Amino acid sequence: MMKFASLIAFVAFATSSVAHTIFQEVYVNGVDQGHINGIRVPTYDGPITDVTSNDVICNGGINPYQTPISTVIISTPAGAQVTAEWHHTLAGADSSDSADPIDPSHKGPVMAYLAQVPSATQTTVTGLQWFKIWEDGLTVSDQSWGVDRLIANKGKVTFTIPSCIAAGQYLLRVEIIALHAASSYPGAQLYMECAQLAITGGGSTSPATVSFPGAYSGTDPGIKLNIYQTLSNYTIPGPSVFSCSGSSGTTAASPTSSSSATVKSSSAPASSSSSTSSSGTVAQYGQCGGTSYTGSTTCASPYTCTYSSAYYSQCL
Ligand SMILES: *[C@@H]1O[C@H](CO)[C@@H](O)[C@H](O)[C@H]1NC(C)=O
Ligand SMILES: [Cu+2]
Repeated sequence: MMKFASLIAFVAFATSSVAHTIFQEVYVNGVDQGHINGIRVPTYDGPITDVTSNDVICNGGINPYQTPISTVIISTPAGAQVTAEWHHTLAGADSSDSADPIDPSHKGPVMAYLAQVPSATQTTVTGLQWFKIWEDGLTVSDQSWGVDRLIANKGKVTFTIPSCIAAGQYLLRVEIIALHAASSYPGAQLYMECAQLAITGGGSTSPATVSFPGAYSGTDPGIKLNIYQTLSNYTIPGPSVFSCSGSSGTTAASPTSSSSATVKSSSAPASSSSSTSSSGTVAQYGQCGGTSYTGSTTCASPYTCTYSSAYYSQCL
């Protein structure tokens, strides 16, 4: 009996410690782009828990990429429906595995971000500017999570590439934040991989962006919380979702109108240095607010500082 009991304990432990997941397949308008094609998949399916680490960008740090990194770039029209498919291991779907696509304990939100890049196969992922294009958090009425819906849909989540963004190469970062151990920090488990896209068509809108790391904090209400209670709300971490019809982006100005924006110096004494941005005003489209922003919050006339997310306000 002892031996049996310890075997049970071992299995329970092993299940909780390896019940992880990897985003490993992309579909464009329903067309399968092939297993692991065009995705920087890691050698290990474990999570990132330090939200300040570079590992949260594309998960190539403590869980190194399978090498060589895919040279495939997935062609995706702006406005297309893109599906991201997750499974417990890189072996793909396994109906005999109760933790595929992810263990049901790993409740939390699912999100998708884009960052425009010079080349989708470039190895550097630091310093990129990301915008969120989709999120699925908590449905308060039945306390169901994005992860519950992902499991019900056999590991697949589907979202739309915004039709108004510029054509070009992008990294698509799809992320799950599992909250089963999130009552202290570090505790929330971040799972993410980046897929390599070439977006065609599109428009000329430049969404407001955030940085990774930087978009999340260990004290965010959506990162550090106890989910083992009835929640009346859940604040999905990161910026609000960019929408072509919404206010979280800016339409690129025409050359003639952008030249009319002038940076006026403030009425501060002449001795104040013009390089001290906090003493001046911010030109059209410049940043004027946000969690880690320390510069001037006054916009040059006639622009007003317009809230876009907790991380970014802009003179419009
Ligand atoms: C729910 O909303 C309240 C009030 O805005 C906020 O203080 C709290 O952090 C939110 N809870 C979660 C889990 O996001
Ligand atoms: Cu896990």
